Amino acid sequence: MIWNETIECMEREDMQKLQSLRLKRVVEHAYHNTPFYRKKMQELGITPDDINSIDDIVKLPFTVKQDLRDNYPFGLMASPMSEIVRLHASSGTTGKPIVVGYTRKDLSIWAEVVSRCLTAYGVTKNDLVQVSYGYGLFTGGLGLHSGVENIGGTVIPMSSGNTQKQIQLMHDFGAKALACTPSYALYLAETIRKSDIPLSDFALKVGIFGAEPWTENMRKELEEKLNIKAYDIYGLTEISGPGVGGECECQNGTHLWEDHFFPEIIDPVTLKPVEPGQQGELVFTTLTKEGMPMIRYRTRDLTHLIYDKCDCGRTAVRMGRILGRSDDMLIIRGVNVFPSQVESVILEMQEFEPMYLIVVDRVNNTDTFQIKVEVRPEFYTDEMNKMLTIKQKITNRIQSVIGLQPDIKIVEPGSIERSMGKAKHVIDNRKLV
Ligand code: DLL
Repeated sequence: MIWNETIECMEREDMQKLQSLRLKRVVEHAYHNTPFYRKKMQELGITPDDINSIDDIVKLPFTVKQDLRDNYPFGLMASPMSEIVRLHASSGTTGKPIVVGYTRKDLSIWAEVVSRCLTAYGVTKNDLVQVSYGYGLFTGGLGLHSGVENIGGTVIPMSSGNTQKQIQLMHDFGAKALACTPSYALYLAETIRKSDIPLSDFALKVGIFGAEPWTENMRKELEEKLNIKAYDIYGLTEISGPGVGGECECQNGTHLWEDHFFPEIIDPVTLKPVEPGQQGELVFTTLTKEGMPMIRYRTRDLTHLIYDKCDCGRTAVRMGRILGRSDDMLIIRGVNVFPSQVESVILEMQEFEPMYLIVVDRVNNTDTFQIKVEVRPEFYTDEMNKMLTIKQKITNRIQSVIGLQPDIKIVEPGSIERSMGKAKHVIDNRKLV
C-alpha cells in the first residue's frame, strides 16, 4: 500500500519540476524573513532571483548546527511567533540546545510524511501502534503519534521507560506495531523473554526503529527475537523529526520524502557534491517548511543515495544505511572506527549478546581500545580455555574488519547498561584530558 502514490511514484522529471518550484519559494521566504539567511546569501552575492531550478541549490550557503546554537532560541524562525504552534528541541552532548518551531502547516506535512512511512510498513487504520519513543522536546514520540492519528490508526502513547508496563500493555492491547529505538527494542525483547508471557501471545508484527544508527545484523536479531519485520525510520529535529524517510516492504534502502526534504550528498572536506551513488555527508534543504526553513543543512550523517526505482514501485530516492555521524567516528591510533562496525561483528557472533560498550583512553601517549561484551549464558563457562577461545575469535574478527586490535573484556550477562532511548556505545576518556 502506498499513502500518496502521486508523489511517492512520481517520474523524476516531474519531481524535479516540483522541487524547483518549491526551492524558489522557500529561498524567497527565508531571505525575506530571516536576517541570518539574508546575510549569508548577501555575503555570497546571491539573491532569490539567482535560484530558478533545483540545480541552482549548489549556489546556496550551507547551514550547520552551530548556526542554530548561535541563533538560540528563535533567531532562525521565518514565521512570526504567533504562527508557531509547537516547539521541539534537541540537546546533543555539548552546548546550548537547538530549538525548532513549527507552524500548523509544518505539523500537517510532518504527519503526512510519517503517514507515508507507516503505510509503507503495512500499518493501517485498523492497527494499534505503541509509540515508545520519548514524548516531550524530543521529536520521536509526538512525531510518530501524529502520523498514527493521521492514518486513522490507534496510538498507544507510552513514551519510553517503565519496561514491564510496556510489555503488559503491548500484550493486553494487541499492538501490531512498536515504535522505539532499536536498542530499546532489544531491551524489550530481553524483558519479554524473561517474563511469563510467551512471545506467541503478542500481536506484534512491525517494528519502527530509528533515531540511532543500526546495522543489518541488528535487524536480523530484532526480527528473530520479536518475530516481526523491522523497518527503518529516519529523521532529525532540525528538518522536522522522524519521517524524513522510511523503508518500504523491500527493506532495501530508506525512501526520503524528497518533495519536502531535498537531499544532497557532499564530500565533507571539499563540500562539493560527490559522484552519484558515492558515500558522503547528507545535506537537506526543507522545500516547504514555513516556521524554520533549513537551507543546505549539514546533517553530519554519512550515507549514499540510490536513484533507481525501487521494486515497491516508489521512485522516491533511497538512502543507504547510515554508517554513523562524522562526529561519532573515533580515531584510535590513527584508524577510523565507527561503532556500527563493532556492532556488526558482535551481532554476527552467536556467542555474544547484542550489547557492547567501547571504552577509549590514552595511556603513555598511546590510545587504548577496549570493547566490553556480554557472553550469552549458554556460552558462559568456568573453563578458562573455552572463554579464551571465544575471546580470541572476536578479537581476530574485529581486527580483520577494523584493522585494529581491540582489548576485549568479557563481562557478565546483563551488566552493560540497557538503554530506553538512544544507546550510548562509546566512552571516550581521552576528551577529558
Ligand atoms: O532522532 C528523530 C527521530 C526520532 C528519528 C525517532 C527516528 C525515530 P535527533 O534527536 O535530532 O532526531 O537525532 C537525529 O539521529 O542526524 C542521525 O544521526 C540519527 N538517526 C536518526 N534516525 C536514524 C536512523 C531524531 N534511522 C540524528 N538511522 C540523525 C541512523 C539515525 N541514524
